[in-house]
Amino acid sequence: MSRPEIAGPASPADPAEVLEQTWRDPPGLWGRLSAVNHKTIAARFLYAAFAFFVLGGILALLMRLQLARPDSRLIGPDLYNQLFTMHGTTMMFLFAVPVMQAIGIWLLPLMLGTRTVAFPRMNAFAFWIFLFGGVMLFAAFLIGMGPDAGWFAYVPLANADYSPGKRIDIWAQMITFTETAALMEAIVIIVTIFKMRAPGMTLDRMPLFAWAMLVTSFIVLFAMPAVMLASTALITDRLVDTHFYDPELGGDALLWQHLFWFFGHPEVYLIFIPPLGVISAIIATFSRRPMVGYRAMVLSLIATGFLSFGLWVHHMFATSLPELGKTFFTAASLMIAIPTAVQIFCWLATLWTGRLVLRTPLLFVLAFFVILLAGGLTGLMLASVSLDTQLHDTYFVVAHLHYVLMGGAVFPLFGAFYYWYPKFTGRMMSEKLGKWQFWLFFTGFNVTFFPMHIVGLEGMPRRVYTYPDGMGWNTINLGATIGAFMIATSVLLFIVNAWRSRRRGALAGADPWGAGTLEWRAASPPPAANFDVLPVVHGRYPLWQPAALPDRVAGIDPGLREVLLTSVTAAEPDHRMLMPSPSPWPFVTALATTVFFVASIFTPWAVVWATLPVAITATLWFWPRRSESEQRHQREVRP
Ligand code: HEM
Ligand SMILES: [Cu+2]
Repeated sequence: MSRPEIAGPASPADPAEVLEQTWRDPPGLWGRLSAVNHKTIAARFLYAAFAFFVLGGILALLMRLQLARPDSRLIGPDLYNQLFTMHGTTMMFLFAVPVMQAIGIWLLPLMLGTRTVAFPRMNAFAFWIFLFGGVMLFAAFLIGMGPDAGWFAYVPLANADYSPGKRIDIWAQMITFTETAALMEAIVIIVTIFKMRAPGMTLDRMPLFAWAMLVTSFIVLFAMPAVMLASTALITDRLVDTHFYDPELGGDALLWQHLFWFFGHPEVYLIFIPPLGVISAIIATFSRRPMVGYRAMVLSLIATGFLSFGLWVHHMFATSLPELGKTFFTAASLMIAIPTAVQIFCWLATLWTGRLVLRTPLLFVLAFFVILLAGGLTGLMLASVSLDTQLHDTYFVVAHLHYVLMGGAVFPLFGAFYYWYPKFTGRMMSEKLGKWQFWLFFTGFNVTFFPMHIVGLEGMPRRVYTYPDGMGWNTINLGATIGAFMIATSVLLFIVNAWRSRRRGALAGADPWGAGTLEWRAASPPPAANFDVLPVVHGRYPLWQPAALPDRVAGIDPGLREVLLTSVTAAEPDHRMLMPSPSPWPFVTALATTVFFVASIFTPWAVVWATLPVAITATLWFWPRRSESEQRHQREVRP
């Protein structure tokens, strides 16, 4: 007996339906593990990074509970060390960079007018690597093997003499591991931006967010290898007795700091540059006008990227480096203020000449100005060697770094969530809850971190698990703890809002804010293929322009995973390319790679035998499949 055929598309000729069939991820568990659609992968990335943000936040709350009173015995030194190490590591490696990349992976194809990212399977692979690496770090923490030498893991503190056991080995190897994911995502983003923009989207018409992601990805490409190299040298020092960081045998302990901060300073800009793009998008939309000074913005983004590599020594002013060298790095640190100022002037000019619509996303952007300004000013203070020598390792620095990191990343990020949520889900978030969340966050943030400047100036050291009574630090610390719980409440409110609005929010439609960039042309939420017809671009804000001809790409087969590649600068059509189909092998290969990295922590010989499963799974990944070669053939015989 023959069963009726699985119901096909409503009308076989309906191209939207055909496209959906072609581009969607296969159903079922295996199908999910095989997913390569950029929105699916990016959504997982976003959820995972946000989960790590919440975990990192919980660690911070625990620290703040311990620090709420003097001489507290609540947590104790050993766990405290693990807490601040895991907090810094989580926020910097598992939240800040991945969350920005995830937003890029989700948005860029929509913004650039294409159907997917470059290398969709590598994109999936990178996500699994990131997830497994992060989970391993937390697993170690939960079984009492949490790393405890700080997120900066300075040697000799982190060497085998002072940190025996496996804690630092786990840290070092998982850093190398998760950062390979960041490197792969950088490559995916760069190639997507360079080769997959809609015809007509010359570099000069590319949205500023794409520029920001491009600059960020190049920073990742140059900065991450430094920390991967550093952590690999650290683990070989610890496990097989190399002597990279051992001065007694010709190594150099300061080498660690140079390698680490050559990554660590640009890292701050990795976190801070994508939000510059987010802010430009939000400001243009809510001022109802194109950004003022587009080219100046692009140039200052690039300049910031370059300069960020010239500043690492300002994290080492308290070491025994030559004074003349420190002077140069002071000058470079002051110079970075110039491109930032250019950007701020362009934003202010746009706001000034536009018609403002004060919605939640814009509130977060305005708060960013205030907070980043304060963080920048204390940064200028710390860039002076003499002041830094005084303030080094006090709570002043903790205040400064949270002003920069939270002002520079978390505030604009919330703005981004509110702004693109309707595109993501098809519904609006509640404005009322949004404004509550904003004010709670803004107040809580300043209550927590502003007084830390003062307690730092009064000499309270950072990275200590407690402090004595009678120093005059009690009130400020109690206040900071209360502030931290206000921040937590606000984040909770955000989660509630996002959760409820998925079902109950007002329907958004394609372009609820009246924005001008391409992602708002796609339906909300976008279908698997993003656009029913691929757009052709004639200006910087295509949706704000009178329709021009031609407005669509012709000749792409909806039945195949085909994309149009365009030339790097002029975005002229180059050729059509077939993209890879869903495959479970990136997932399986990621599992094998995890075995390789985790096993190597416990037995260095894993570096030899554990390559075998990686080699086998990767070979199966790249093994040609009949269905794919048939597709290729089908395309070639077509006129
Ligand atoms: C929920 C809000 C947050 C609170 C209450 C908080 C609190 C803290 C505390 C208490 C410390 C330890 C200070 C010490 O003992 O020296 C710390 C360190 C740190 N935090 Fe946060 N934090 C928060 C959010 C963030 C975010 C969003 C980031 C980055 C994106 C971040 C990055 C760091 C870093 C890099 C350190 C340095 C860790 C170290 O010295 O090893 N924090 N934070
Ligand atoms: Cu720095």
